[in-house]
Amino acid sequence: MSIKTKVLSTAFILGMLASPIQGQVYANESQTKLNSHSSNLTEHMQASEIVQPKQVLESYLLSKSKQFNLSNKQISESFTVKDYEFDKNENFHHYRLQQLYKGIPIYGAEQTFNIRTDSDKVSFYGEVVSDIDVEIKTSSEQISEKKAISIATAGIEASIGEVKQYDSEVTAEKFIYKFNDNYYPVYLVKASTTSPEVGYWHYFVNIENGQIIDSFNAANEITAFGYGVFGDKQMFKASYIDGLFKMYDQTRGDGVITYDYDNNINEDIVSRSKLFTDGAAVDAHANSQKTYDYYQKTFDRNSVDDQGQRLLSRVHVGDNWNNASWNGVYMSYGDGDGIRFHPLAGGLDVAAHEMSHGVIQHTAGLIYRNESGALNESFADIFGAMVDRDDWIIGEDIMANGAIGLRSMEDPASLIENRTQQPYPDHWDRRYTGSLDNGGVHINSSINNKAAYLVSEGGEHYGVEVTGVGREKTEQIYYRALSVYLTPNSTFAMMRQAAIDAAEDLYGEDSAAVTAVEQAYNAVGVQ
Ligand SMILES: [Ca+2]
Ligand SMILES: [Ca+2]
Ligand SMILES: [Ca+2]
Ligand SMILES: [Zn+2]
Repeated sequence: MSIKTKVLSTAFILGMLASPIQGQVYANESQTKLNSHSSNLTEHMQASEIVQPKQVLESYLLSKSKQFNLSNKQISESFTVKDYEFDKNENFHHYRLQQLYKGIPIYGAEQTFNIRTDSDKVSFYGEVVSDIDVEIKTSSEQISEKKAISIATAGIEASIGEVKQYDSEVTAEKFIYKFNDNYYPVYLVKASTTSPEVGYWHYFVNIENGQIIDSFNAANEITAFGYGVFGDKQMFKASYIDGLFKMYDQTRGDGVITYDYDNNINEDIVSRSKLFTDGAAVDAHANSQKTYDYYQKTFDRNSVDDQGQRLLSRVHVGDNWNNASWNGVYMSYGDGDGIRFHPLAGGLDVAAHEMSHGVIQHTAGLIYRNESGALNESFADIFGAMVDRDDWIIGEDIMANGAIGLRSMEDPASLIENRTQQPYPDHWDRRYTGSLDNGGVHINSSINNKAAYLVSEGGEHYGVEVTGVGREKTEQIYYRALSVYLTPNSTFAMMRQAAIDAAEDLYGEDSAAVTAVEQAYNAVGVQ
């Protein structure tokens, strides 16, 4: 690897050369683009004349006076060095220039100039502007930076709604800005927002009268990737904002954002490249997007509230926390203790389960205790198993202790429930009637889980034969029961009736789907 020495960080104006000679000006060339223009330095001077690379730069610019359509005096006053790097091994000098007009940077008019001193090669890229003729008023006739910022933020909030907090200080910088073939002295006001919309706002405010000349959002959506907690490659949407990639997906609803909560505050997850390296964040972000897409494609539902509610996730919550949760606003994922659980963000069914609690909250609103609470948990498992479609186990990927999963929908009783130290119930007669776990919401959910499994896959259960109708019909039946029929206090008996009504609506009274639902609930003893 070559070593780059950053010699200079602050800009300076190139000094005027001793006796600049007024160059001839081409009348037909108001502006010159020199893209990929490179020439051998010996065209312009003898290698022996090279004293300082900066002198080479100055001489080069002056030698291009005609193409640039700038006088030698203008050239010597029009460029500042924004950045200079020197690579010793390569004898490579790199300059990044900013063109000025009357001392003010011209927006976008940057150039690179590279010199390889051992081969006398130079290259020059970039646009040089020469057709500006703008009067710059004295500072007493200009609006203040503060005023420009308040004009821009008012504009932002008129377009996206009130911004309670900007993500960083809103800044204003003077530029000459070209818009519709005219040049204006402006303040470029830059503001970063997350709520109510993700944006990296650029507002160009006229220095003289405070008019907003132009504005845009420079937060770009991109596809990024990373490797999850188990090394699986995940692709997901992110944003490119001000030189950094962030886990902001602006393409789904009002957005999908994942934060690092390791320090007990939301911190942006950023990367200098499209590769993200925080496995838990990669999984949480990708799984939120997959779950969003499932609801969108399967039920035409726009996020948990069907109004595009922003999906917010936090990873590294707590200290080796063995849990994941939904609190109405955030999905939170613990890292697990490595003994019972791996990082919980690694489970697609876990993510889909948590987000489905949001859907349940905005549909039937099943109250989180006793029978309605068990149905709430069961719906979260059902949709968890529909998003993570390759099995009927919940949490198979996140177990560190060798268990097959947290819960089995296919055979609930094959797993021992932690609190009761009993097999999960797979029949109404085996339901839990104690007060632990809000009246067994994570326990009795298994009775309805088994019914949903039977509707889809069929089978014999306690002597009752069920002919399954497949996942596609099953998910529609349960979604319709949840969103059209059930209410906060619904019981298992109402669940049975709602599933029958939903199956009748969707597939007809005499359909195999109705029979499957009736038989499935007979099999688990729910009448
Ligand atoms: Ca932590
Ligand atoms: Ca799976
Ligand atoms: Ca699963
Ligand atoms: Zn749950």
